Amino acid sequence: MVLDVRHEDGILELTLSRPEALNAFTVELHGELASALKLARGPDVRAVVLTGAGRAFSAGQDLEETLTQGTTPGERLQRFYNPNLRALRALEKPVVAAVNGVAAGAGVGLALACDVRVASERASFVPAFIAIGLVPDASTSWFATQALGYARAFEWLTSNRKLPAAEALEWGLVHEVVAPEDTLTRARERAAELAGRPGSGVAMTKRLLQAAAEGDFDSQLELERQLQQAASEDPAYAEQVSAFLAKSG
Ligand code: T3D
Repeated sequence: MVLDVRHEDGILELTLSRPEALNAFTVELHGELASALKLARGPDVRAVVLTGAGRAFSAGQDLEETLTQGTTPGERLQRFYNPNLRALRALEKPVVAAVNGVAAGAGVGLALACDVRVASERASFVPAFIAIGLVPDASTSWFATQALGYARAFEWLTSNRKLPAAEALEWGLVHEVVAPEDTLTRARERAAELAGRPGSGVAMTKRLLQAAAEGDFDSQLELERQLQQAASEDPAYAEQVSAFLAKSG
């Protein structure tokens, strides 16, 4: 097994577990992540935490396997990376990345595809693609542009500069930077907070914000209307409003 899966109190915790290769992605790791993301769709999972074992989050594509696996980068993206990234983004649960160490190449994309990033003071983000003559993939070009804007994303992704956690926080690429020993605990706390929100509000907010990045104003208003209607039909809505009125009355 190269992905540790732990399920406790509604939180599914996934640990990329190839520390000897800085949790670089192999076909085996993609396969186990795909299975875990299916498990995450179940009703007993309310939030997901994603982290790496050892000193790295993930060094992206396993470059040794690249030489032996007999597929091209385009094929690997189509068969392994992109389905998992789509599944992660479509997951109707919040995903919190505990970025415990370096994230490089597709490891950056994976971290950015999560909804919240708690980074260790020791974490860093390395584009890596450009150093080996590739382009940003695994959703990196999408999320980096969204988070940073074109100018900063272009400069960073073409420079291969290692971005330390503190600067990633200044840039808005991560939500919080904490001591190394607190990274996973803080990510678990954030996941638990999100998991404890009533109804499907978090899931639907995720969907709305994703749509906002892609759609036009009128479509967004319509989607807000539809999801608000659906959210208000969950019993949690009536319960929370009654609880509020009982407190204030
Ligand atoms: O082709 C496709 O499938 C398309 C998709 C591409 C997506 C991508 O991710 S492309 C980018 C691939 N990733 C990289 O190019 C990153 C390569 N690694 C690094 O640049 C550095 O290792 C790091 C900046 C991540 C960390 O540097 P450092 O100095 O902290 O560690 P290190 O000494 O370089 O690495 C430690 C070990 O991990 C080392 O093995 P050893 O010598 O101890 O046995 C190293 O070979 C191994 N390792 C690191 N990255 C990878 C890796 N092994 C396989 N694949 C890796 N990507």
